[in-house]
Amino acid sequence: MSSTALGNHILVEFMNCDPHVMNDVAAIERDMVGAARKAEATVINSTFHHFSPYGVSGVVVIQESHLAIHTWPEYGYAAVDVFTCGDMNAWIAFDHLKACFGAKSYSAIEMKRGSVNLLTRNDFDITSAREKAAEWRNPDFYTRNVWFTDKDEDQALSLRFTGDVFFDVQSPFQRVRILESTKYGKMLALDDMVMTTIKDEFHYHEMISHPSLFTLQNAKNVLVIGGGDGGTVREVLRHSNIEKVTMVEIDGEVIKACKEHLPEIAAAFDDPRLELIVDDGIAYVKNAPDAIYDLLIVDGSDPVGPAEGLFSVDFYQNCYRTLKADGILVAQGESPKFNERAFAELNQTLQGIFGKENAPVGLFFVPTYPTGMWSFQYGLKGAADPRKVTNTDAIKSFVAEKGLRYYNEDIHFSTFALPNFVKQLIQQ
Ligand code: SPD
Repeated sequence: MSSTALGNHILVEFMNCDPHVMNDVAAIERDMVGAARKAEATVINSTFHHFSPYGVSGVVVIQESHLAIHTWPEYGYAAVDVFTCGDMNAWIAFDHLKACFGAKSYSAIEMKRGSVNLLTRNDFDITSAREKAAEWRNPDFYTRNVWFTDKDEDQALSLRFTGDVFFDVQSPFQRVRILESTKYGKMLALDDMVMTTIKDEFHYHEMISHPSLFTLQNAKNVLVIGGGDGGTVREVLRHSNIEKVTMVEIDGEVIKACKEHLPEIAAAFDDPRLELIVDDGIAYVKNAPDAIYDLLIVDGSDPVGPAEGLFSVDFYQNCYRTLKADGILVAQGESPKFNERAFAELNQTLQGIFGKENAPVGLFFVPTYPTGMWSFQYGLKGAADPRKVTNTDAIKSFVAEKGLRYYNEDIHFSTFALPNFVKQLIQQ
């Protein structure tokens, strides 16, 4: 650095970059920290956010000043600036980022900052400031602040994660990732949606299975559509009366990712009562015989991409047909506070097929889904009705014996108590 300036600042335009990289908060954080390290900077802290609807912003604070970035994936564009002082060479960071982003074109300007000829030294007591600074120790490890965001156009839920990515595969259906959130442990994300995390998965998986299994009491044959992480079949198979579970998951990469990285959730794939089929669940139900299942669980993703058909009238008519006379359908029902429309339309579909009184909704709480308020929606083909169970002693002892952490005999009923705005949404 020239001794005539306090710092050196390069302002860079990276153009025609890989748009997927420009929208990948973990990759950008890794590359920006990597650029700082390559230029032999000391990294203090990194803060990166993924923004709605797309784009990433972030800063790496270094002992020698900072690196900052803002991306526009839809233009394959990144605005980067690298501010350095001391001997650090900002152009080393520039070269690294150009290669990582696949930038086909770029421009850059370099500015000296704090030209000493223009500055007048004041009487700021530099000696005591130096002493104070010597007392301050930078942390031995730099702190990372990287955020995963599950969102629509108006609302989002963000989870801070370590920045480490354990699995990242673009399957024919979706992007399958296992990341590590700081609060909830490892998590499965499909495209940019949180599916499940180690520390709150039990809310979802206990509630999708036990209320209906305690209603049926002697269910033997269960079909699960989706549920590739394995949490739903793990809970269903806790019931000793179950003789057979068929699980049909469209995406083999989800099963692979969860077996490798979420073994606590993918814990029952070796149970001999389970038949695991990697195929299209919608086609499977269409071709299934009439009246063979006691319980049909739809553990699907949100109604975009491969899960869209899991919200169609046609699909639920086939589900109805394959249920035994007293059979129960339970479907992942979305949120009355996040995607009201999908929530209400699914209930109208179920009311239309099973009857107005036979499509109850159960609410439960999931801290890692946007708004936290989520639902399972039921279709009751016959008289078996979870709102009318009487075997609460059996629930109590099962909960104690299996060590369940969300479901219990009180939650069994309270899940069906709906706030007025939810009743209005589904006209019940
Ligand atoms: N937005 C999340 C919707 C829930 C999708 N299913 C989660 C899978 C857990 N087995």
